[in-house]
Amino acid sequence: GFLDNILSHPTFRRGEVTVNFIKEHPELFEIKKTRNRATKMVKFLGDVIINGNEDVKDPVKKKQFIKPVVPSFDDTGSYPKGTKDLLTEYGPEKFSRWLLHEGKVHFTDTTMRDAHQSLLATRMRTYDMQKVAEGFARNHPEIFSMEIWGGATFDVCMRFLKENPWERLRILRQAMPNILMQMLLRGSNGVGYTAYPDNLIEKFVEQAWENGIDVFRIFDSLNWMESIAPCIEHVRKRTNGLAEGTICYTGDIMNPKETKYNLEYYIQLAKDIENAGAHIIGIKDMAGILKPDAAFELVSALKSRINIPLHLHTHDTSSIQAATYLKAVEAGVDVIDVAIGGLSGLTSQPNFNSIVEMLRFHDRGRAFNSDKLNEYSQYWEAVRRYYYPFESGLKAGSGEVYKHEIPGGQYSNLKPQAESLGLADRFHEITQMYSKVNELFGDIIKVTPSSKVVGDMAQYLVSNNLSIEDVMEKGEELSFPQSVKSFFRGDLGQPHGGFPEKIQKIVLKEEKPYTERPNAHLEPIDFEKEFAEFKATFEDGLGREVEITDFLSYKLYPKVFTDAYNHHLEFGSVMNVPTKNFFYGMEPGEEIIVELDKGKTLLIEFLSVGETNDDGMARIFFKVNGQTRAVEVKDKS
Ligand code: 3PY
Ligand code: ZN
Repeated sequence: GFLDNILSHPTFRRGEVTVNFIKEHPELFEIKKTRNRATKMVKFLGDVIINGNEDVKDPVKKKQFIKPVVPSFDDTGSYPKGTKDLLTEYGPEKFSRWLLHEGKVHFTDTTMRDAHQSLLATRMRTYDMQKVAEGFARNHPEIFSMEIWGGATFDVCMRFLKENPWERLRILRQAMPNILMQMLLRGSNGVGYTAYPDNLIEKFVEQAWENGIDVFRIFDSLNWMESIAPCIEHVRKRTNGLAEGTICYTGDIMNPKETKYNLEYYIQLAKDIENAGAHIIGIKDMAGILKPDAAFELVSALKSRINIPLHLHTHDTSSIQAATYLKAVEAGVDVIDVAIGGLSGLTSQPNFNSIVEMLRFHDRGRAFNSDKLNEYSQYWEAVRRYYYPFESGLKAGSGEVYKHEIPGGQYSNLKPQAESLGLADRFHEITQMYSKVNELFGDIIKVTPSSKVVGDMAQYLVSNNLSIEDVMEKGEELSFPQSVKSFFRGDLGQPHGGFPEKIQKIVLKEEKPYTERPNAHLEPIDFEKEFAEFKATFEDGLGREVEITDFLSYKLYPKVFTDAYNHHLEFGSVMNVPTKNFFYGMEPGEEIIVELDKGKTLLIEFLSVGETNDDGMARIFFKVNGQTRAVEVKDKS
């Protein structure tokens, strides 16, 4: 170890060692640090070999994978100019005007955020994104933006992948300096499920911009302006990025019986968002129920009344959303959201590759190198195999989505959730109950976190064999899920048209609801004081300076952050472990290369597993950069 380094050092061997030898040769400590990290790395691999990755429930023995091929690209010279360069040159206001008058339709690629959130339970690792980020940005500089951050990815990144979401952001920024990077922000709920103090959200926005986000898609789960407007303000005040104030779409504006979420409702909301200072209006069709004709009406109406660009988002759960895009393009929508073929369709976004082809000779079509797009599709198709434990199992589009209106990401999660509650064979009862609960709650906007409230209630009723009538008749005796109580108290804000009073009373019992912004009840963060305390607690374990972004992760998810930190203490950074080995360990004789730092790589071969001793510790043998290394790992079987 350390001693070997000294003994083998040329200065030492020449017999020229003085008392200052170690001080003058800090590289000796570097070597020691590298060795420590190598040990932690093989300990991690050893643990997955012996105990499996705890996030993978029933791994398939001898599962076949295909090696993902990274599409080639020209990495010489500077990046071709893209939208990020234009934003830097123009600033947000002028950029917004440019976008409004540009003519051809633009594309946002959601592959690295919503697509895997909606298909693979948000599990996509930075490792697989990093491999294609630079090439994609160089091959496809025509793209409007890459949605790569926010929504559920922040939480899942730490909770299950043991990564630092800010590091992901910085890596992608560096790899894609020419293209706008976009995030999804849940208004006052940030990237969480509940309201946070305003100054925490403000700091979060500032840091998201500093670390690489350009486009902030801001929505509120009840379309409540009082949650959307402050966030737009944060973006305007703290960044030179684009505030995309967003309408969440529900119901059907073409339905003559629709009196609540009708065209006038959306026009008014869009006007409010424009007046709040947004640079772009987002239309977020989270469940994928914006039908083609409705899209034409909505986009046409907004185009004639709003003076900023429109950006449309949908999910292809019904499998007809390509038609919606065609109609929206014809009505003048400025940007549409798509996912690369291999990660598109069903609860994800419509297929990028095919939508480009659909519009190839259309007036508003945009030319992309489609052969390259297809290579990326093949890449993601191969990568996707590694994530098979997180596939939702959905095989076909569903017309039921118009009845239950469940958002794409939630729909694909609900199935495994139902299974884990032992309700697999009652899945359709749950989706039907979801719709009844929505009626009971007064027909609300359903998107994270309000969608979780409706989902929790539906599961609660089905698993306890309760009906809506039961709730109305003997609700006083029932104890409802926390999220439901919290919703009726006012913690998610105020729904359009207010809460239905009877059910609100049944849920809250003696408790009094409130109607102010939930943030109004929250103490602002004392950054100076709390960050200092945070630093003192966590400064030893990260192997680097503690940053304000770590503190933000902690404030948003204290327990999740602390668990990830402890994982890091034990195993070091596992971000660069190849995905196959991260989830499934290694085969005897398998050799992998893992990058510890830029330029510092380990060649790791898994040799064999020795005996488990009386304390339940298994010995596992590796070869690391040519030297045999044994680690002990607790055998949890
Ligand atoms: C999120 O909030 O994570 C969503 O994707 C909502 O659609
Ligand atoms: Zn979405």
